[in-house]
Amino acid sequence: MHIDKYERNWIRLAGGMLVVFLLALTVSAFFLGIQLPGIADHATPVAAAGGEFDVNRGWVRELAPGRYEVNMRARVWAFEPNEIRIPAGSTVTFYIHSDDIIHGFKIQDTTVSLMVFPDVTAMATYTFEKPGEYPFVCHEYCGAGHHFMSGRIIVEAL
Ligand SMILES: [Cu+2]
Repeated sequence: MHIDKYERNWIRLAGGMLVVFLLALTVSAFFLGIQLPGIADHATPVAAAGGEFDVNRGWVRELAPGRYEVNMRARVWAFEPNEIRIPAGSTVTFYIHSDDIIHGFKIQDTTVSLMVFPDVTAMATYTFEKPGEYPFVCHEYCGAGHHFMSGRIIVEAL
């Protein structure tokens, strides 16, 4: 069977790239220890707040001026709390867990985007410099009421 010279070169190039990618994957997984984030990378509820963490309650707590901690629950189909008010310039650490199935937590216009698993607490910290409203949503399809899972963070001007 005749294969054109250019076609043969492209097949070799594509095959070579597959070999390179497979080698990179093998080396990173087995020799460099690079793996997908697992449960071990998340804070546990107890470790998250020195044992005071109450997984059955959603709250916002001021730790110091400009430092806040949010204990958030996700469940079908709501976040608790779903409205948070903080002054501009505040640094907020979110601890979020799910009561039932896998959800997501994404705050618009920020770098906060978490997967929320049952019985595991995910954590993210963000400083809200600009006043305004920051909506957050569940970004993991979780059933018929998924589109109701939202809330907002209101950053008030000082
Ligand atoms: Cu959802």
